[in-house]
Amino acid sequence: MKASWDIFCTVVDNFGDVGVTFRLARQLVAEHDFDVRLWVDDLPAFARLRPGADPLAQQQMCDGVRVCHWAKDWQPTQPADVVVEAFACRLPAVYIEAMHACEKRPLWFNLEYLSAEDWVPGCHGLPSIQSSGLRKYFFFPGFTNKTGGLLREAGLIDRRKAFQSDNDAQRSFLRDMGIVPTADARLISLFAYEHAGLGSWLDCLALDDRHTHLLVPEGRVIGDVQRWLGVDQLKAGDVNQRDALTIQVLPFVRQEDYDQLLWCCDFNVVRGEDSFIRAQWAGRPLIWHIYEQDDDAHWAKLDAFLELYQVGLSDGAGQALTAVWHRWNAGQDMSQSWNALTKHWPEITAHAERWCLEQALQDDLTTALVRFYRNSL
Ligand code: TRH
Repeated sequence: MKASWDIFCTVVDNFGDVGVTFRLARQLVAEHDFDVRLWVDDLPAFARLRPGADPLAQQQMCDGVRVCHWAKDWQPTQPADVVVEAFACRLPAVYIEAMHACEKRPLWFNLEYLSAEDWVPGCHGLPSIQSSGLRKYFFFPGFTNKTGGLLREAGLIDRRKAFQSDNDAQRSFLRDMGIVPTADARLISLFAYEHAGLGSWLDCLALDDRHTHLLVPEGRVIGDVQRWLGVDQLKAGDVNQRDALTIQVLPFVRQEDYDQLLWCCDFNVVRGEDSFIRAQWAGRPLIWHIYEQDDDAHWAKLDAFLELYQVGLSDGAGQALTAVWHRWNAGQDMSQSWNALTKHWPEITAHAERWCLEQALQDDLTTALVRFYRNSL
């Protein structure tokens, strides 16, 4: 009989929590043939990521995953063989009691947020004994082989490379999304949070010698774009031009299409956790707009990643990249740092591909979780 997995996800904010857990669930089904239930407390957020999903259904099958509404009044259910509590969300007390009552206790993971900080390898895989007597294992995604790795579907890098070397496929994908850039245009995608200094970056792009076609999925940064353009209520499909800069607003698309969009672009601005990883798999240079934490803990995460990522870059390129990421995340004026970074364009482009291939040598997160499970049997 197939082993079963329950993945629990509370949507704290935005799309990252459900984006990561749905990706993991799909991979467990498609590549490891498990029965997977994904419990989500915010189905409308899920339905944005998965067009065609019903935001009101108590249960539905999506890409082989049984997606269940995690209602406040939890109905008793038989626990799965493996339980993944994503990002320290709290499992229903009744469910924990049911896990305790199982003849063969389920394997219980707390899947943590991504961080490159150096304390992570020491905590990855550690058990914590719960008051119920059950053990919960901390599972950390990460960038070294002492962590759980990163989510990466089988064959992803080969598919990405084939797509990037096929100009017709890229043109046709973009055309289907209503994007028709001029032949010489640099393509940049912008999926970010609010940014007080965004106008200074848009100024740089508008005044550049080279044409930029900027693709902006609908979302939190739109207000800043509107202010810079001096227009009201931008919506998907709108195209505005200012000097050398064309700005096009895109609808929110399914995860696979967002991947392809990242693959088409010469540079991507991404945020949170999941788009950040997908941009790395695109093999193109990026800015990470990290999710801001109240206690400023995100700065340590940002710098820890930069330290790893910069290895192999020249001092000049590394410093320029650091300055851009720091200024972006502080909401500061971007002009000087962006112009400095563009001088290193070929180097940061080659480096992004190298980084991607190096990261892809490691086992992906789903494979690592599955191996942990099999070793526990
Ligand atoms: O939406 P986010 O800002 O999510 C964040 C992070 O996960 C953060 O770590 C967490 O603490 C916070 O939420 C609560 O960014 P992220 O992680 O990139 O998630 C966006 C998801 O949306 C990702 O799976 C990619 C997907 N996406 C699409 O599917 N289609 C689209 O058109 C776009 C722009 C994104």
